[in-house]
Amino acid sequence: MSKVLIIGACGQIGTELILKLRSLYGNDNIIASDIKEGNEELMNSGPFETIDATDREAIVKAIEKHQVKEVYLMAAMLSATAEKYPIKGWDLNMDSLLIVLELAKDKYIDKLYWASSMAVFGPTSPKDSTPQATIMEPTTVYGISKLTGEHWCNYYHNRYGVDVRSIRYPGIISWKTLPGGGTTDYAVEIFYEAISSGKYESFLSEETTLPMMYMDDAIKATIGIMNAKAEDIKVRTSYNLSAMSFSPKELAEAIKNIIPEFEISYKPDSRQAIADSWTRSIDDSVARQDWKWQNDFDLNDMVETMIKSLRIKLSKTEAK
Ligand code: VAH
Repeated sequence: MSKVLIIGACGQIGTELILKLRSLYGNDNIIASDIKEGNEELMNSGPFETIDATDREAIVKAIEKHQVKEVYLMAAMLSATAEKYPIKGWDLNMDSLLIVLELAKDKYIDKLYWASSMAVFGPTSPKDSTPQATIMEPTTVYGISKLTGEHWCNYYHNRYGVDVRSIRYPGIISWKTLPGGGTTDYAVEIFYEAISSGKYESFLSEETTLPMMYMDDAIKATIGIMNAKAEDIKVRTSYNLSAMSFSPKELAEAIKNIIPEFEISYKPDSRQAIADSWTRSIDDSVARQDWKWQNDFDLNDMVETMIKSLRIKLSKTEAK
């Protein structure tokens, strides 16, 4: 088993990716790293290194110390935060990627995963069933950085033979770790409020339909693309991925099927413009064809699992 380093392990996806990889391949083979420590479960389950994703020397030191052969780069500044700090967002998202691409080129590691996003699509992209290859003119710093990164991945693969693989994540919904600074975060916050207060004020308007996915499917896809045969990975920019699309209104209706008294209101903020620039649904048939991707959770499966799991989590928090 090659040892794996996750950079950005304490984020929303990174936290659950670490735990899943450790359960599959053994705790000591999966090294977590982030600029700050993570939750108790992550920190107590295996090795951790404090690493700034833009610190090349720290990354090289961890690779050599643990004899790492695969890296997952999950660290990024997400859409809403990157609009507040454009240059910091660009620097983090780009510098971190170019460091690990160079390390792969120089054979420090054999295989690399890099998280892209549906944010690479913009207002001129087809809004429904957005194809794998289409017009891509993102209007957010996050989307610009992710689109640029995809082309760097493709360049390093074609020029240097780097085995880098990537997925364009939709909005990800999970209960273990809160998301940070995203435009799709409403779809996580709403569950906490539905359970704790019974009402939620959405920062996106009721008809804002966006591509979404339950965390377990995102983790399944991430590990699935990394375990696929190199010859099956025909797209070396990044793969479209999807499971469902819904609006805040549709999500609220699904929550009301379990919590009938739940009430939603709408007060769009600056994140509405970001969401309006994105697409409503994504065609991920190329991923389904190339490396046999398929999702397990639809909207009702996700809502049922989120409410059931969060009720347990929040009751334990209250008990403390
Ligand atoms: C965000 N959750 O909202 C992230 C994601 C496609 C959205 O990349 O910025």
